[in-house]
Amino acid sequence: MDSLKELLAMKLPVLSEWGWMSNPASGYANDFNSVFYFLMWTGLGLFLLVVVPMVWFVIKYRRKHESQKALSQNDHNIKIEVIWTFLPIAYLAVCFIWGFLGYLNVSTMPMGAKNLRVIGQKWNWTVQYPDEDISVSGQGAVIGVPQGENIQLTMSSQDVIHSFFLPNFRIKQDVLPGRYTTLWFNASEVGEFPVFCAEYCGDSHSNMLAKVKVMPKDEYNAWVDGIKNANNKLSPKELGAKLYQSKACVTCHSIDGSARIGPSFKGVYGTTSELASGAKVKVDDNFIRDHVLTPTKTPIKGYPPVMPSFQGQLSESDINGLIEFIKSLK
Ligand code: HEC
Ligand SMILES: [Cu+2]
Repeated sequence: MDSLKELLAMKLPVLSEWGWMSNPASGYANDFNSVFYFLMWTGLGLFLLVVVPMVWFVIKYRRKHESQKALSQNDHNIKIEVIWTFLPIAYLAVCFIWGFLGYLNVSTMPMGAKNLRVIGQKWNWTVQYPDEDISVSGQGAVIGVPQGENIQLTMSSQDVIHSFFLPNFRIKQDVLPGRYTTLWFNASEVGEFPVFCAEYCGDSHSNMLAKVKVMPKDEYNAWVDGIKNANNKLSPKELGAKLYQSKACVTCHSIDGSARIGPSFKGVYGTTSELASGAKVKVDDNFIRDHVLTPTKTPIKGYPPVMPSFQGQLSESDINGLIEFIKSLK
């Protein structure tokens, strides 16, 4: 959880000159800013152009006493009407075409991009790297990416709707159950950038944090090797302790006996638990395994049945590790 605290303390890197927009850090983030500032400043200028003379005319040409009458009335002026119709059309066309080109760029996946798979789940992100055969997950997960490469994210959700939001990259996309959505970016700046869930998804939504770490290519390769080695060297119990954090069991299960959303893991191994059906079960290897893969089959009495299934997310050795870890918490 230290990484989470660190993340919560992490400030969004903001532009120093204005102090209101986060630093642009992707290939098209600057295009976004240009369109935004264009719309804002021209919008402000046009607003003043209309409102200032309007207020001034109202004051200057108001009727000063009751008998005052207009000396002449103009009702048509073709020239002025043509101007005030076509100038705004030209302006709106510029706004539309500029914005639409940017939209096309973001929503068209580039050819040959490096593919990462993102899974949203209450309440953390898992990112799988098919090329490198690694994955990162958990609250505060560090998602390493190489600088200056096109990266495509193929995203889906394990449970409810989440939304993957990277403010510095100016991208955000809903992550849906039962359907893939995609995003792409090209990280131009080396550094660490926060990832938020931008779709309210339950209790710990605000803790659903991670960060993208952009590294030069060689540093990125070393980072990948580091993750591979770390996983090979762990004992089953150590692996279990790591998965307890990275698979976010920690959000719902404590290891010190205190109550969270689910029962504490402390001393649970070898005891008897009562199911919602009233049946009694012994918490042994097989029960833990089944409960992690299909939790809804054997819900424990007195708790909301909110535990997600980890089917397909844990290897055989991962499950062994988790069992050994729970067993060790006497
Ligand atoms: C979203 C919250 C949540 C997450 C995440 C979660 N669980 Fe659970 N878990 C629960 C709840 C709630 C229960 C009790 C109700 C039920 O059985 O569904 C439970 C029950 C259990 C039990 C049975 C405990 C007993 O008293 O017999 C085990 C074992 C378990 N979880 C293991 C895990 C493991 C291992 C992970 C991580 C890989 C995990 N859980 C992740 C919520 C969660
Ligand atoms: Cu979410």
